[in-house]
Amino acid sequence: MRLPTVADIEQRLPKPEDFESRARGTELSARVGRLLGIAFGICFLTGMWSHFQYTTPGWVPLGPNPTQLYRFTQGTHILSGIAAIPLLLVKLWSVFPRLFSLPPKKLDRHLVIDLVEKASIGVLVASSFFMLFSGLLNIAQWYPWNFSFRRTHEAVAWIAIGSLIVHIAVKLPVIREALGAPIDHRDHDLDPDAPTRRSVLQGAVAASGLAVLLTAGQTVPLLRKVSVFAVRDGQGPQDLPVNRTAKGAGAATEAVDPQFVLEIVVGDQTLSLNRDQLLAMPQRTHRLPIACVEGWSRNAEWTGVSLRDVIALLDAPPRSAVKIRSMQTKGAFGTSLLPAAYVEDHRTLLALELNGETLSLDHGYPCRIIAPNRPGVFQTKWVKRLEVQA
Ligand SMILES: Nc1nc2c(c(=O)[nH]1)N[C@H]1C(S)=C(S)[C@@H](COP(=O)(O)O)O[C@H]1N2
Ligand SMILES: [Mo]
Repeated sequence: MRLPTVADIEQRLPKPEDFESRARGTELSARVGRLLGIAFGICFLTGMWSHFQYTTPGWVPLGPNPTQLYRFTQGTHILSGIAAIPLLLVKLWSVFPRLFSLPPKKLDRHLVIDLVEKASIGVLVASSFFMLFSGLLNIAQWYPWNFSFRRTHEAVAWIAIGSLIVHIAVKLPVIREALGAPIDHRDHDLDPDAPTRRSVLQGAVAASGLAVLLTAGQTVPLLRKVSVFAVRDGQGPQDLPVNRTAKGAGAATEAVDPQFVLEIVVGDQTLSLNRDQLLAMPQRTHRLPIACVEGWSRNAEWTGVSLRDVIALLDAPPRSAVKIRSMQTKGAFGTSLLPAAYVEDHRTLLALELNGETLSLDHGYPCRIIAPNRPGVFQTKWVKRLEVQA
């Protein structure tokens, strides 16, 4: 038996011309690509904003205003990512035959350019898939990996956006020509029953819109009933979804201990207050959202003491950040560091009540932090200790 030669293999591989669907073509690719580019751009910017909210770099003017900002940016981040999924699949379908265009045979400049272009597209496709699907799994709170989601999602985002910019720059002449031409101009000599490019484009837009509609209810209250795919549908004790239960965090026993005292530490001074003493202080009520990084969000009415009133009992120095420790014994997010800008805002509460009732166990009883414009993960529940970073 003779081994197949390169020529044999080449003959058996499909060629770009073998894919006959008339709907494929640069006219479609460029139009779907334009929408996909917009979705990626929005997703990238809102995603970077989320990383800023997470890491609070000094040069970003981050603070408690506007109250609903993170709710808006993160809701937009998740929805633009979801919108991008059907668009990416249609885009890949439309350019798929080009995968089979063989590189030039001669070892020269053209071969190098061809290979570099293919490699850059490979990086773009792989990183785009990684971004969209790791994001999707994160929304579903399913972590079948053991790397840090946040750091990896951020690092690969730079690769994705970088290779997207290279791709657009390289293809700009083709894109311009394709967008300038009518979408279905070459159709007359082909099968009249096959889908047209326009209908594929409309289908892609419809699929993308539907995906958004089916999830947007987790942050847009009016859509709650339609959004069957929303991870958090608004159900939960006291009219607010729960992200992690007290039991799940290993805080359930300590949280209901009648001997509970909150410890406030400034330098070498410590003050202990029980829940009744906290309730005896001036109470404030504010309407503030929980805005989860996974894209769900919900406003609620919180009542409790201003954090700044609590630390003022120990003459905490002005403009100090506060480390918040919870009773959590299992998993991440048991502590958070609240920057000074939030500590100084009187709306930042050590909440004792939610929607007019005593805070339920799963929402953070005996007390929790609730600050305006903070990512949900830092709205620490089951608080037991406040350490002023003097
Ligand atoms: N101690 C502690 N606090 C926590 C969490 C946690 O895991 N542990 N989860 C956070 C996350 S991710 C969110 S979105 C909010 C949700 O608050 P809720 O469950 O009361 O709606 O709580 C935050 N507070
Ligand atoms: Mo969250």
